[in-house]
This record gives sequence, C-alpha cells and structure tokens, in this order.
Amino acid sequence: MSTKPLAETSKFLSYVLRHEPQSIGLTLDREGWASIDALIAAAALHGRALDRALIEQVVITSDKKRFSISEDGSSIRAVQGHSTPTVSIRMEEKTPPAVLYHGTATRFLESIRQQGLLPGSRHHVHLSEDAQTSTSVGQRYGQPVVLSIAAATMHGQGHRFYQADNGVWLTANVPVDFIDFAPANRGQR
Ligand code: HQG
Repeated sequence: MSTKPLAETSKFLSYVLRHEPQSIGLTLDREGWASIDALIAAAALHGRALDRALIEQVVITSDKKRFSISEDGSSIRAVQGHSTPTVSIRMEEKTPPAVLYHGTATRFLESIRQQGLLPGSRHHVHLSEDAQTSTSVGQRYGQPVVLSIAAATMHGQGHRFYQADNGVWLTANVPVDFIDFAPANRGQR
C-alpha cells in the first residue's frame, strides 16, 4: 500500500477521533472510544471509504502511536490530543522526569513569556521526554524553539502530570516560572 492513503486516513482519524466526531455523526464515549463498525459506516455516509485493514494499517504505522484498538478489537480511540469536550480520558497521575520539553514556534514566545504554556484548544499542554521530538512539534507552526520545563519541581509543587499510552506527557498548564527559555533553544541537549 502506498503511504498516501495511510497519511490521509491518519489525518481523517485524528480529526474525527480527537476533534469533530459529530462532523460524520459519530459518537465517542467518555474514554474516547468509537466502535470501528460505526466509524466505517459513518465515514462511508460522508464519502470516505474505510475498511478494517486500512484502519489497522494506520494504527500500526502511526509514527507517534496516535491511536489504539481495544483488546476485543471492536473499538478505536486516539490516545491523546483531544479537543472535543465529550471525551475525558481517565489517566493515572505519574511522577515526571526532572526535565520535559515543549516544542513551539518563536512567534508564540512573547505570549508564552506572559501567560506560560496554555493548552490552546486541546485538553492539556503536551510535553516530551526528548528535545528532538519537540523540535519537530514546534516546526509545524514556524521557526521551532524548544523550551525546557522543570517538571519535577512543578510536580513537587502540586501540579499533576499524566502520561498518555504513546509516551506523551500531559499537564493542565505550565506557569512561566517553570519554563527555561534559554539553553535548550540552542539545541545542545
Ligand atoms: C502554543 C502533535 C501562545 C504551543 C504533537 C503550541 C503534540 C501558546 C500551540 C500534539 C501558549 C498549540 C500537541 C501561549 C502554548 N501563547 N501560544 N500562552 N501556550 N502555546 O497543536 O503542543 O501529530 O494544540 O506552544 O506531537 O503543538 O497531532 O499543541 O505551539 O503531541 O499527533 O500553542 O500534537 O501530535 O498547538 O502539539 P497544539 P502542540 P500529532
């Protein structure tokens, strides 16, 4: 299979499983699960041909392991990145490593210096254990810049952290005091 239908299908699945399930008349439960049969039927009604094999290929090949299929094989969900208010995935709180990274674009820095990191339309601020990944996340919005977050210190002061099934770290917001704007930006880490 060429990668084009996979990439397109991955985008489509991200859209309906994270953001706008109602756009194809699909319902997600609170944990974000959709029946795969219902997803295929709803997509077909909206002119997108999906089948189980294609969906499974997308899940397996997703570089960021964005989706998971339930143990009984009947349902699919995005593991993180949601903006739809109908979903609230239960996640175990976890103690983060000393430092986590956040990739952003230079044009957002002034606002981040004033407000800290905010989740935007998603449910959480997304953080990564490695600076490399953060660089590519930041690149999506312009000139990338990587911020170091004093995660363990934050956690020690009562901020909650969660880790999604794909390893992405999540927290509600990052106050500016915990953000190091300087060293990681030059990429020596
Ligand atoms: C920025 C991708 C101004 C923030 C990635 C980011 C990730 C502020 C943008 C996942 C701000 C939001 C999430 C403030 C934060 N002022 N800008 N106070 N606080 N921002 O896409 O973290 O490929 O919602 O820095 O791998 O970029 O979709 O979040 O640039 O895990 O699977 O506002 O999406 O995964 O952008 O990315 P996003 P994100 P997928």
